[in-house]
Amino acid sequence: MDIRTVSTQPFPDQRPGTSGLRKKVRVFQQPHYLENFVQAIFDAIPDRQGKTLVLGGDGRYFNREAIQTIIKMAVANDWGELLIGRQGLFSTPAISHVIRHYRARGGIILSASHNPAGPEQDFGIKFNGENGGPASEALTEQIWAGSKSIERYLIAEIADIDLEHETELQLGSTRVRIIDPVRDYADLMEKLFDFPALARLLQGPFRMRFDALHAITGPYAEEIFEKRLGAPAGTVQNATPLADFGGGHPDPNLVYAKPLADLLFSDAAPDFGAASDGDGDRNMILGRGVFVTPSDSLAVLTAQARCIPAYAGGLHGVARSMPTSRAADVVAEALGIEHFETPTGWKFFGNLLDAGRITFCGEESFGTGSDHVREKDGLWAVLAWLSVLASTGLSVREILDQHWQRFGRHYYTRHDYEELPSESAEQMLAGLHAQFPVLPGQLLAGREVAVADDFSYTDPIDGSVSAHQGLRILFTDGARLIFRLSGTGTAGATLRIYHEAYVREPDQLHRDPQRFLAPLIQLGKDLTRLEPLSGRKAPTVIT
Ligand code: G16
Repeated sequence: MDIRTVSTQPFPDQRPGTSGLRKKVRVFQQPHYLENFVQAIFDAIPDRQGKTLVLGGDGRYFNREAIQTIIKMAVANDWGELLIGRQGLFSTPAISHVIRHYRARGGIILSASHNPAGPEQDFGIKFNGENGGPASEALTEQIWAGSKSIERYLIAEIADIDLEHETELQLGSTRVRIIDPVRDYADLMEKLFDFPALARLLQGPFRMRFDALHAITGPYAEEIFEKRLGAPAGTVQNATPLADFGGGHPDPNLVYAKPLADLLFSDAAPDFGAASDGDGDRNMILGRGVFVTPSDSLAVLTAQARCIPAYAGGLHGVARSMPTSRAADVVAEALGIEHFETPTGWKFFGNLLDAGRITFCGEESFGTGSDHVREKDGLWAVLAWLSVLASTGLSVREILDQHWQRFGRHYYTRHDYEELPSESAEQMLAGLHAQFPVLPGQLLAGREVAVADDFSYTDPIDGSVSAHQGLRILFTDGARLIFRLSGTGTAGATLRIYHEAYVREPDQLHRDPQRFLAPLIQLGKDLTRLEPLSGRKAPTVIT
């Protein structure tokens, strides 16, 4: 077999964001663009020779072409074995599990997560390490550095391989195995959860609807809910993964999963509704007439962990990303377990999970997970909620009400201003930051400012420091106002403003969050001079 060394030049825009490199498909289709980044990944793994690499993606447009290129490059770069999901598919949590299960050196995930797919839309690539989790900050920096000085890449001169069937073949010194992308993951879920109890729930009068949004979780959800747990056919909707996700935006929130949300708020509502995203790591939880914020979801699951066999013995600790509400902290304190606040990005949970300091973790961006893998896991969260419902016999609304009565409620909303010109977004944050020295002690929107800072995180395990992770205004009554730019967008800048207020009074627990938080929402706009600087009157997305 011929191995070709191709001369190339660096692209200046290959710095990975919050979760790998995400760009428009057209950018990835430029000659050498994908190859450069893949070679930069391989060069950053000098011990790869003879080791196993897992490969798969969420099936979006360009997935198949990219996989064929990566196979040829992996063969040329001395990988010992490639484990590839049939048809080039794997959900993100499934690939995390497969890396761990087969003791692989790592995996390449092809996905732009919840971003839309298609020739004019988004594609992405990221590397996960041998713990199954996203590359650390240090490795990410190394990959980026490599991409800036790259001069050549290696590729084997071989034909495309057939990914349609489970099979094994030898390409030079690399063994290639095409495996079922669902089975190992579904087996793991069966070990963690009490499937007989869940089957009794789903085969009884209880009704649920899971919306796979024509993305990767369809086959996983059908296997788990309909085949293994015996839920009625049709429980999983939009189950066939499509290269353009059916033209939709596979982000499980009230805006992009609107048909599901409308159903749950209608007279015909089932007891439980859930959705996942493009690559299967996010989740949205709904009850009849009620939406569970991701921050509350983490707190509820932490409080109710005894309902799930794998966690009935207790949790080591819990972590949340900084912009996620502090609801889980309150539960952790009541349970007497550790809690941690990390920057946005699942990679920051990795060390805490590996060190056994935390069992559960979650983010406001619809991510919830545990130490069973090193990615957030949409279907895991759905099974965890079903376990709570099966074990307590309560409805989602009753679970939430009881939770707030016991722990208080963290009202929470995130407002996104998408596709802002990068300069005006930077200007807003710089202008805000300049006010920080004089804010403490001031009364703003009826609340006293305790702290105004730029969040910096020191990893408790390896001591590494990640600075500039978001601007925070913390109030003496526990309210918070947080500002940061998204690290996952592909066009312009997305400003995210996170609003949170904490109440314990029983008569305050059932207000409309947008109204309850209105003074903080206005304050966030005023402090950033959002309207004068951007011309925007309202956010593009509210979650
Ligand atoms: C990724 C990361 C998450 C992060 C989210 C939003 O999720 O894995 O940790 O919370 O992006 O990040 P940002 O606010 O920077 O856009 P996913 O599901 O897109 O891979």
